[in-house]
Order: sequence, then structure tokens, then C-alpha cells
Amino acid sequence: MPQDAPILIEANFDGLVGPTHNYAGLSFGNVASESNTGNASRPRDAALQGLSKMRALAEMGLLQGIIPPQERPHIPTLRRLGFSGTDEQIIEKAAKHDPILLAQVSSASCMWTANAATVAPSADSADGRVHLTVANLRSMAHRFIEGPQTARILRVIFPDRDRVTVHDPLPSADAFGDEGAANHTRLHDDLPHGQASSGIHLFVYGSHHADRQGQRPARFPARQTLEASRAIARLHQLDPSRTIFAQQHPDVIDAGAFHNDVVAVGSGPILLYHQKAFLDEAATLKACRQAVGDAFRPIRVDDDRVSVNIAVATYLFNSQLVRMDTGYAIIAPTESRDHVSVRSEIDRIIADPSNPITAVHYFDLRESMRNGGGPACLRLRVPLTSTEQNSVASGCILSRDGKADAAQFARLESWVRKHYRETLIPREIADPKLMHESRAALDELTQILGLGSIYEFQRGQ
Ligand code: SUG
Repeated sequence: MPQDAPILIEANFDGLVGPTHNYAGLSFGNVASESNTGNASRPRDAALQGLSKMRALAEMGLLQGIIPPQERPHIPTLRRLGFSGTDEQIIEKAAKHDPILLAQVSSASCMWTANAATVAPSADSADGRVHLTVANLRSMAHRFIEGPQTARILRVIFPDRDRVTVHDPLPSADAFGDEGAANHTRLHDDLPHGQASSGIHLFVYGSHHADRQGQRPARFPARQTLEASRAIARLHQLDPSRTIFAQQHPDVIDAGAFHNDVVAVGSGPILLYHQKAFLDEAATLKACRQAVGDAFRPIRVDDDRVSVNIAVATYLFNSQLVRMDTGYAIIAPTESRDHVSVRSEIDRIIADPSNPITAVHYFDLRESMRNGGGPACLRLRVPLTSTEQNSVASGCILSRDGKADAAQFARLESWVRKHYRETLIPREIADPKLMHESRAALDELTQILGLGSIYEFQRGQ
């Protein structure tokens, strides 16, 4: 690494939970989503829980960003699928003739921004630009419709074309299923000042589409293909000698780990993973060690201490690992704290001096967790130089110089309290009033975040 390479600071861009957050049971293979089908959700609490995690991380001195929710219900998709009339009539007809479709176009699933895109920082790409490839999320209809709007929003948040390239989603074919950063980890040597300038990219896929003999899950879909991961590595102009492709174990997908971030999390030199996470554990570790060097710190959690089922239920691995002055901190969901063996595993990791993890902070993210989204699902990591940071849409950055933007947090929290319903049951998405409430909320949000007219309803489309 050149001596004068710019310092990279990792920003977490969290997805703000939208006003239609509900439990419609749309994600086959996602145990929490399926088991909470039909339950009442609490959209206001969901958004406030997310904001309080963002605020706490900003107050810890971390660089915190925010990505606004998408417009839901998404009327343009219903029109594209043959419904016509006024927006209200379209909702009414969809509720009557295809309630599952109405649920799909009403999901607040874009909150899980780990699935928004895959990211490479400028230090790692041959053209010196930050690259983001928007995920096509083609395995689930309610998520597939996120892609085009995600691309539009990311281009507004990262408007500097000379520094940041936002690639459109990969072509939508079985071979190119892509679920974004949830199946990608950037590791790097840990420099004394806590920041690094060039990293290695571990892409984890569920299946190699072209390999008919290859192992794949039997029950649930493998959402990420090797073909997609390879395409992203090419688009991001990564150095092949610093790029690793590893297959997730099909058995853990069948046990409900629909993304790799349900069984592994990495940051800096650390890879915290479940014993059964990878099909070939030894080869994956060897490749990481070769690429990262002696600083590499794998932390394996054995199945007899925490089973895959418990990992899926508590989201131990869906934690964030954040770099503090005193070492790394685990940002974990309270479900992990409340499970005796998971909590003792976390305590063991913190007490072990052979790894740089020194603290844990637990967050109540219950509303998101009930749809299978933990702390790590809710954020997209974007490592940025200070020049790149200055080019980001300023309303979407919630911390400056290591301090939380208290005024912006206060505006966002009172906006949630003003616009969000306390509870929502899935059949209430048939109420056109919910669409109007959501639009009023999002219209005001674009002013708070200073984003202009990013939504189709604002542009009369
Ligand atoms: O794609 N749940 C999301 C959860 C995504 C979690 N993200 C990561 N692991 N990075 C999904 O399965 C449920 C929506 C519903 O059922 O209403 C949902 O889409």
C-alpha cells in the first residue's frame, strides 16, 4: 500500500423503515418472515428502533448515513401488471383479485440496505472510483421491484460521477441472482490508526448456476449465484489476486440462513463465522489468510456451542463489527443477549485476548427481526475517503466530525411520530388511506433529507 494512500472511513448507511412495515410472510426460506405471517406490526416502533441504532452508532463516533424508504404501495408496478384506473381503484382491485401481489408491492423490505448493493471502495478498484452495483434481488417479487428505485436513490445520494459509479442491477436471469452486500465481506489488514486503504473481497454464493453437479440447497432457494458475484468483481475492477469466491454451505441455507450475513460477519482482519457457514471451511480460511496476511483473525463458533438453528433464531452473526479506538465492538440484537448460550459465546469472544473484539452493545430491533432483518441487514457499508464523504448528499449523513447530528435525528424522530401508524395488520394495506399517509410522509422526508423529488408519485408518474 502506498504511504500516501488516503484514509478510508467506513460509513454505515442504514435503511429507514417505511410506513407500510408489515408481516405478510413474503420470504420463502426466511424463517422469521414465514413464522410471523399475519401478525400485527408496529411501523412507528420499527422506524424509531432503527433510528435509535443509527443515533447510538453516530454517538459512538462512527460515520452514519441514512437511505430513505421507497414508495409503497408501488402503484407503477400494479399498472405495469395490468391494473388500471385511479390509484385508489387500483389498490381496491388488487386487494380483491390478487392480495398477495398487493402485499408484495406494499412491503417495506428496502429497509434492509445490506441487500441494496455491493460496494467496492476507491482504494480497491482499478479506476480509483467507488463502485456500487445495485442488487437485482430477483428471487423474491417483493424485493425484485426495489432495484430501479434503489439505483435512482443511490445516484442522488452519491451524485459525484467522477468519484462514484452506481451500476444498474445485473440482468435478471436465474444465473445472475444477486442479493448485494449481505453475501460480500471486505477484509483488510488492521493498521494502527484503525483505518485501512486497500482490502480483499470475500464473495459468498449459494449456488454455481452453470454447475449442474454442484451442491445446492434442497428446500430453500440459493439467492446468490457465483456468476453474479464474479460479474460484480469485474464491474468493480477488483484485483483478482485480492478476490475470493466461497460457497455457503447448502445445509445452512436449508436451515434458514438465506444470506451469508446470517452465519458470518467480517470487518478489518476479523471473520466471525459459524462452523457450518462455508462448504469448504479450510479452503475459505486459507484463501483469506493468504490474501489478508498474518493479521487475519478468524473466529469460529462451533455448532455444539451455538447450533445453526439458534444462530438463525438469535442473529448472532447478523451483528455489526465496528472499529472503535479500543478495539472492535459487536452491535448485536437483544435476541442474542437473551439467549443463554449465545450470550456466553459473545462474552467468551470479548474475553479472548487473541482477537481484537472488546465490547458488545445490544439493540432492540424486534420489529425488523420479526421479518428476518438484524443490525447488519439494516445497513450498507460504504468506505469513503474524506473527499468522497464531502460529495455525499449532506442530509443523508447523520454524523459530522465524530458527532451525531442531533438536530437531524430530532427532525427524523418527530417526523416518524407524526406520520407512522402505531400498528398495522397485513389486510390494512388494502386501505387507500395508507397510501396517502405514506406519500405525505415521504414527501416531507425528501425535504428533511434535502433530496428533491425522488419518488414517482412526486413526479406524477
Ligand atoms: O429478503 N425479509 C427480508 C430480510 C432481509 C434480511 N437481510 C439480510 N440478511 N441482509 C428478506 O427475506 C420479509 C418481508 C415480509 O415477509 O413481509 C423480507 O423480505
